[in-house]
Amino acid sequence: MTRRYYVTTPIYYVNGAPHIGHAYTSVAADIVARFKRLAGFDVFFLTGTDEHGQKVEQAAQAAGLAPIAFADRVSADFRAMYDVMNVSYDDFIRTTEPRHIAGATALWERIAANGHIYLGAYEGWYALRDESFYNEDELVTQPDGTRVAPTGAPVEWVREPSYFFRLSAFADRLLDLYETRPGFVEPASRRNEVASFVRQGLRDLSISRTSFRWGIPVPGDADHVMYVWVDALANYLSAIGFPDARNPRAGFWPANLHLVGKDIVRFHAIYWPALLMAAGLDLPDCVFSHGWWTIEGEKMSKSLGNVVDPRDLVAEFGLDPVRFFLMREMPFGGDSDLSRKAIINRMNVELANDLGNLAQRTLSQVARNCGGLLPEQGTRTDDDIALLAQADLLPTLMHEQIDRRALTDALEEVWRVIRACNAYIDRQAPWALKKTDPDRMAVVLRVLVDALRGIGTMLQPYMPGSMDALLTQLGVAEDERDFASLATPLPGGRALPPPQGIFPRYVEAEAQ
Ligand code: MET
Repeated sequence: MTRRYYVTTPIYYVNGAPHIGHAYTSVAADIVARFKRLAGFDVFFLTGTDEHGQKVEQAAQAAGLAPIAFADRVSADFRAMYDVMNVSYDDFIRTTEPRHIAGATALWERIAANGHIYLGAYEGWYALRDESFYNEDELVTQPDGTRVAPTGAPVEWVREPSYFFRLSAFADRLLDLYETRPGFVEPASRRNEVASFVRQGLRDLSISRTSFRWGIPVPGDADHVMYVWVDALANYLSAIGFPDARNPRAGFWPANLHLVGKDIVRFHAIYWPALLMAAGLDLPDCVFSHGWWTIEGEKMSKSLGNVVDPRDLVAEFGLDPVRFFLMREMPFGGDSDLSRKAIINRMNVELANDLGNLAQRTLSQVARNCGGLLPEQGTRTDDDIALLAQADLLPTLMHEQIDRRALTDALEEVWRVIRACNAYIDRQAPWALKKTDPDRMAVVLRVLVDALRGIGTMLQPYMPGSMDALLTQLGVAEDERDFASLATPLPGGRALPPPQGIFPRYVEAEAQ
């Protein structure tokens, strides 16, 4: 039976345009999805847009549009960004779609039927910007005496009838979850934050609003719409057809991985498992939260005017260098800085020099000195065998790293092999063997082609377009590119297309 793998990104609010933070999470999820597909899993990769709530209603009004027309426009822009970033999602869910409304409604009904929802009145400090209520002791007093949310958002005292979810009843089960399944929230630093928040005690969660209309009606009480986080989290179920257990995708639950930014860990690591427990549903394997980018050393913000549209980076540097940079520069889970200098440096050193040159040197010698035909494997020396053994380990080593969500370390595994290949080619000097021992030269070049095939195959999830070009130049057919195919050697004698550089050096315009 094929193993299933279900990975999600958050569904993004449509009240802002797509920026590099969205692209980062989604490219990371894309790499996991592509990796698992190449490893033979049946993958479901879900993303989408979160379209309800007062903020969207207000943004639409400011744009002079009906909320749905506004949501259509921004949601389409997210998909356009994904096309540019080559994000291979299997489904894109919008919370305004009937299938989602049906799924969220069914989830609510199930939780209510289990006795975990009651009608009360809500009074509290509400931050519209965060769509979130805050406890008195969480507020921060500013120099001018006004109190704001810990995020800096203005708060107002709100009182309205509201349905409540008995979150407080789940504190012990949540603590037990973090304890017995430590992999549920990662990295560990986030797990500790979440656990200590829960240990301080949980209050019941207000999960409906009567103050605006742009939301999913509460079943049985149309005066209320669902609180946006209950609506939004339900997307992970509605996309697989919940509550229809016969939906072909139903078997993807529980999800393997919810990738999220660290700002929304609390919702995914506290509310979500509690809601699922309340509904009697299985819990996902892992909520993994990653860090944030600063831009040239500054926090990214609208007011600083330094919000980066990933499409501008792609226009300047090319898609795969940008995908590579995002995964290589930020230790996955940590924070990092995005700067032009760092992008150019990685492009020129790691892509153009380390990998691009290695491929170019190897393939141009095959073209020139082997008649453009893939050499036979021939008789291998210890040095050859050692290098290939290192390349052969890549699928296993990388799979372990991907399963630990160590997307940066997985790349480092490949670069170790690339550096070993560069040392090997210098040591073996096939260009010198051309005169002294052409048979040996052919074996050396074939060793390098085989190692490059391993490298190119394993890097496909990170840089799909460039690795397609590399594998084509190495004579690897389209149906020989999954990880299992690496076990079957390419037949010698294949005609290789003329080599072409894959990663050009980036030269600053001023410096030309
Ligand atoms: N809309 C939220 C955000 O963009 C994520 C919801 S994920 C269920 O932060």
